[in-house]
Amino acid sequence: MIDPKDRETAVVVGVITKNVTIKKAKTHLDELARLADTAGAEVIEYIIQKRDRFNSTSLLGSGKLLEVAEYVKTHDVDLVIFDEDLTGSQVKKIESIVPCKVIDRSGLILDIFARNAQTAESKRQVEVAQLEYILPRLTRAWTHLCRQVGGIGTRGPGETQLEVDRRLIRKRITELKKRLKKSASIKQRQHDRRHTSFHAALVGYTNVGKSSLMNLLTHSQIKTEDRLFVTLDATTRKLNLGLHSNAVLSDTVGFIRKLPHKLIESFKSTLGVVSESSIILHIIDIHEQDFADQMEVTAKVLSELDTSDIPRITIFNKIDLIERERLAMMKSKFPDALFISVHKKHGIETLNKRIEKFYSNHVKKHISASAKPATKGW
Ligand SMILES: Nc1nc2c(ncn2[C@@H]2O[C@H](COP(=O)(O)OP(=O)(O)OP(=O)(O)O)[C@@H](O)[C@H]2O)c(=O)[nH]1
Ligand SMILES: [Mg+2]
Repeated sequence: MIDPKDRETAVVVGVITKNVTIKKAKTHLDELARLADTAGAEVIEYIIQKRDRFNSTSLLGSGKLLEVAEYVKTHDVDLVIFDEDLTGSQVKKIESIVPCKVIDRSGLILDIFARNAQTAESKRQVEVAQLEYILPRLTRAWTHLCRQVGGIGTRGPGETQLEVDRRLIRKRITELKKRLKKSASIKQRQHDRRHTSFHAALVGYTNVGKSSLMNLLTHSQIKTEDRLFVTLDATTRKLNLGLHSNAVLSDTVGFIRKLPHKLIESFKSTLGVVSESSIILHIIDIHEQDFADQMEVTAKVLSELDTSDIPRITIFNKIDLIERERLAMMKSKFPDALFISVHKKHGIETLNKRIEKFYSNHVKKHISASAKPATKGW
């Protein structure tokens, strides 16, 4: 937890073009403010500009940028956070007018991941994503990276500081990827050995209650909190589905709108538990007004993970937080979904039954596959 007196003061900025309403933009900035809070900054103002198109040099129009600069000066702001991704030259341009640090949504998400990474593997995954994020944004303003990574004598003949920095970053990325590949192939071998076991994976937007449900179903004590990206590493535990069952359940990292693509790329080995699962449990927070967009974000990431033939159960959690009428409406809108409350333990029995049904189908499939006569080799 960050000491309140060390918290930075921040302003969040959204630029919206034609098809986005102000209400939607505010919801996006609410989420950005929650991300900022997780990273240790207190957001004191939202600034939104509606434009026909983004300004390529500074994203915002020049008048609006001066307005932001004025606000930063009068309110002693430490940090301006943009909801859109910024290029290196846009950051430079904005920082030449606004007298404080400027970051974008991806940079903020990467910062949170870096703070929350616990295991050596997730630390490496985040570092790769951070370096790949920095690489195209390196400008001459970036100085003396080799002091940190390389040291004296690392500069090749005729190389500028910028070239040295780029080369060192690329080298570090290659090293980290090599190590990650090694741990991924160990995981793959472990998975091959137990591929007939039934593997369920909890998946969904961040903060929907995946770890809370994991704890309830497997009697575990994984950390849960009303914050974004509390879980970064996949945890797998035995799922009790009766005698002799070899079913397991995995909790995974949550997703978010505009999750930096590099982050998904580098978390692919952690997310391997999803692409290799027998069933995906897609958890949604029914209480979030933006839940439909959040479902879409999850569906999109799942399609990137090549999971189209894995069966899914759609599970709406936190029904204790909504009105009866709304629950009835949602049930008629999503007739195949399950509706639960982890806190009140509602709907858990039905969920267990649904999982058991998939489990017995899985067992039947594997028994009949192993009973088939082996094909002759000649
Ligand atoms: N009211 C209510 N709150 C819930 C319920 N289930 C979980 N929560 C709360 O929602 C918050 C997030 O829960 P987590 O289990 O940490 O969510 P997560 O999906 O694992 O989140 P990340 O790991 O950060 O992506 C916590 O404060 C939980 O106590 C529920 O059924 N009802
Ligand atoms: Mg979690």
